[in-house]
Amino acid sequence: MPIQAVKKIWMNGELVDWDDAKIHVLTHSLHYGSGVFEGIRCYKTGRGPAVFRLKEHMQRLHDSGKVYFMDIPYSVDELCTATKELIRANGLEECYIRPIAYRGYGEMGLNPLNSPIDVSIAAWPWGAYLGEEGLRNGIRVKVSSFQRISPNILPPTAKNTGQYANSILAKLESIHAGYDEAILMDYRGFISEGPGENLFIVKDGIIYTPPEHASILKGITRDSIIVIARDLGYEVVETDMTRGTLYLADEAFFTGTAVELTPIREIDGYRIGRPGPITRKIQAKFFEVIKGRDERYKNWCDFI
Ligand code: PPE
Repeated sequence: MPIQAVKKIWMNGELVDWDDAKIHVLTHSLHYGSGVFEGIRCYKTGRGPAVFRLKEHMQRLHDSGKVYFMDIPYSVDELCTATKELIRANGLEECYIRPIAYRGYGEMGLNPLNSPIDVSIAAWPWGAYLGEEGLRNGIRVKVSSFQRISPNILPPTAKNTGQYANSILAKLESIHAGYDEAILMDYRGFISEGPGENLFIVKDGIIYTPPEHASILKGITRDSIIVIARDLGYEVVETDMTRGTLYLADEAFFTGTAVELTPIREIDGYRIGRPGPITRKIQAKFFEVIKGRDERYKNWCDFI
């Protein structure tokens, strides 16, 4: 989806003009995928813009850095403050936020430890990740022939830039096969997640989602949806699932910061159908929550 340019980008502590936010071609991370990043959304609420679960995202950025021995030179609080400053400077009401900490220019070679750690945060207006139509009526997905990275290959729990080569291959395969998105299986053959989304299904009124050991990224939206669904009175079970379980699901949906809650209407030609009642109810509540309209979840909204 095209990036809509705004005025400023935060780079290493300063707000620089959008067109000047440049890096050297010998940046370590460009060659070796040695960066860690986040995706966060800010929504328009009755009390002005609010960033959804900002602190948790910045904490995960730090945690991802830790996996790669990157000591990010800005604290979680400093990154939160910088994000809000950036949103204000750009006059944004609703936006997607992309913080990244990366090994910069300095040395070449696989030992990253002598390259500097640069940090930047960008924000721009970003609509529905898989289209408005998909958000409303559901998307078509394909179980990928590419396996999701496993814990002893690249820790799926870290949001490292290089790890997304796996997601890109799965995404490309699904596009070339005429689908909107992919679902990857883990190294054991159980269902894991999408290239940039967590997965949920509904069967006989119960909600199921793959557990942490199924090589997923522990999504912050996934966590929010589990809490919201349980508060709505649904049973949510984290369990291993097979491909057959997916094909026989009553309802299915993806969750993630970018994708928000997007229903799935078909998997590998098996019809799931229009978004079902449980999907619609949780999606509606989720949109209320992120837009700051439910007092119960106000602590998830970081007002600018
Ligand atoms: N799994 C993966 C692999 C993933 O990348 C994401 C986020 C999720 C699950 C959901 O996590 P959370 O956002 O915390 O609920 N993917 C980000 C990047 C997407 C992109 O295309 O870039 C996102 O949604 O911002």
